[in-house]
Amino acid sequence: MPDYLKQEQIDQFNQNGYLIVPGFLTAEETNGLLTRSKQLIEEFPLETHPMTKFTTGDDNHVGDNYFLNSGDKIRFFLEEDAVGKDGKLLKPKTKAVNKIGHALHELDPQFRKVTLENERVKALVRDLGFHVDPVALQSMVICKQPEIGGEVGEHNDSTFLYTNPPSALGFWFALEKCTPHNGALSFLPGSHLTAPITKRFIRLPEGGTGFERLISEEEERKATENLKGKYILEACEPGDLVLIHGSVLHKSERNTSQNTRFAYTFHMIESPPRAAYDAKNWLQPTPSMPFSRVLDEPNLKLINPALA
Ligand SMILES: O=C(O)CCC(=O)C(=O)O
Repeated sequence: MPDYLKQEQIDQFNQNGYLIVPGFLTAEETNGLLTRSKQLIEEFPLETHPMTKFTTGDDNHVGDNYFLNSGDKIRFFLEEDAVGKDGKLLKPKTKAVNKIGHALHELDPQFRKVTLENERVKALVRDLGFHVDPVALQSMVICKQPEIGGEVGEHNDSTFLYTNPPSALGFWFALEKCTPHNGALSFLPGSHLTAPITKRFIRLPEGGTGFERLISEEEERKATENLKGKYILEACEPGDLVLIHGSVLHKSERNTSQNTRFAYTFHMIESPPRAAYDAKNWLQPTPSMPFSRVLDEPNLKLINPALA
């Protein structure tokens, strides 16, 4: 019997490819993460920052060394529209950061507590049956700054965290109210069952990052034509958790409001031998920071057909 999630929530996740778990974080945890995020932004030194912007386009995805070496660090990526042509900030620093990443869950005690040291997360992982022996990686605070917080285009997370077989699962926590105006997430329900993973985000041998195609353009066109249904926008309250299947299509629009929309997110993947983490992935474990296991003992309940 599930001891954290109800069976109907597990069914909903398997059917839609995502699940909102209202009030997963306490108000104290939520406010603590929000305050800590703002403190980190306040404190990072701009003088030594390379002014790396977080861009997600197919042709110009961020890929400098500041980004590529951030898997085991806490680094700050700027909003595209916050940096002028002269490379100087057009906004105060506190309103210019797009996201913080990518090892908050390892390095910062407060983020670690809600991620790797959280009994509710472990109970949920056991109930969901998506992984046997998951590891955590790629944590981020996404800020969606007022008026300039950029859109995140349609994608699925297995494009960015590729394992064979696919096993990515996103944990996304609203730290503030998410509305249609400040860039709430929206999902194409059920697309995890039909939409193929069309490409992979990789470290290019010549340096930088790029996308490697996994299916032909023709196959991709056919698969896109066959997609059914409509995107559903999911408004959230602070503390709500959204579980995101690695294959479900989702996106978020530009923040056109006067309010921020801070969210904390991290991911889990299955560990070997059930899934192989690919050496081409942009984020690589380092000798000093291998990916941390989430469960103390392997999960006996596995209902994810991709790993069965
Ligand atoms: O927070 C957002 O706006 C987008 C997050 C997202 O798409 C992801 O984490 O995969």
